[in-house]
Amino acid sequence: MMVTDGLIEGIRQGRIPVLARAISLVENGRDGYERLLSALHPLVGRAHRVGITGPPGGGKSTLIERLVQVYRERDITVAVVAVDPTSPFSGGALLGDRIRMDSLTLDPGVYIRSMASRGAHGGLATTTREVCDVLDAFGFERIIIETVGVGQSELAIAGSADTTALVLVPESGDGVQVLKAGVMEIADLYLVNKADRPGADRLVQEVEVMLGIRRGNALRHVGPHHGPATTGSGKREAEDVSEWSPPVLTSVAVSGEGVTELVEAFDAHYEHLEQSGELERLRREGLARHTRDVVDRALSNLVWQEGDGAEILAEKLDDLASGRVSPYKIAHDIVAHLQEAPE
Ligand SMILES: Nc1nc2c(ncn2[C@@H]2O[C@H](COP(=O)(O)OP(=O)(O)O)[C@@H](O)[C@H]2O)c(=O)[nH]1
Ligand SMILES: [Mg+2]
Repeated sequence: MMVTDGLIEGIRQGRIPVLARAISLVENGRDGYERLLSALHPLVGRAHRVGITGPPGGGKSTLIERLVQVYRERDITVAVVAVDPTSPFSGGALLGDRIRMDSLTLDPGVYIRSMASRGAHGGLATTTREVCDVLDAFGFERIIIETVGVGQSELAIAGSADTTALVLVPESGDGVQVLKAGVMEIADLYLVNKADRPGADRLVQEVEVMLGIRRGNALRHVGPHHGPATTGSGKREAEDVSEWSPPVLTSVAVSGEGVTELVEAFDAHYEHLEQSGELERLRREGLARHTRDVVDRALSNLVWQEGDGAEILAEKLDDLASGRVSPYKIAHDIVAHLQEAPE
């Protein structure tokens, strides 16, 4: 209890060592972490969260290093959360990123944290969100979430940010394949990195064509409203605010080329979210989803950690294995037992 009180106070005061301890507490789901998150909740919601996803080796970490530099030149504080759902606790791949970005960590306006999946406590997406909430409460103005790949869990994590960027590279030849994997639905902007390599222009065109096709389909459902643009430009501009066309940008992360434009595109998207009312909708949806996730986690703990679920299952395991009883019967018994339990 006292521990959590100290953490809350330390975070309000902006103390970095306290922040590190608070994040560890949340990441490991140790005693009091939900109390801490609950107390910090009124401070959450000020940061612009940007998810950056794309195939490994695409240059995301290099790019983020540059992004951080641009933000710092503008005196904007920034936290980076690097998430690797594929690696276990002491995740190797991201460790390299962390060391490379170490020069930045001497600056108190920058905070970099790596996260990997760890089985037991809740899902990685839920925990990532909670770590971002702590950083948000602490006062970081931008939170960049890097995910290593384009699998379902990475997409869920990156897609829960306010703005999601997909990084593609010409050489991998997987550009269009990646687009087919459902990323189209979540990306707010596309970045063709390694534009110094051959094939970058062609990839930009490919992506634009795919986006054009999607936009074409979308318009077909709208019907004949989009007639001749009537009077003044006022109405057109009002329409433009609620429509976001994902831009396709290029960059050379190793030289920093295109990074300023990327920062500006992030800002433009955030402004669009705010002005169209989309931000409020996103945040409401995110809070509802998170609440459901927290309930799922609590129920799971109730059954498997605090309750008798594991015991009941162990008792029936022989019957289950020999076919005398089904998984459904045992699951039913476990849930029924939970409902009977006092309190
Ligand atoms: N030629 C070229 N190489 C790049 C560029 N951006 C990153 N790289 C290199 O690509 C490799 C992978 O970069 P990294 O940032 O670790 O990719 P990540 O796995 O997406 O985080 C590194 O060797 C980078 O130096 C770029 O724009 N052009
Ligand atoms: Mg990386």
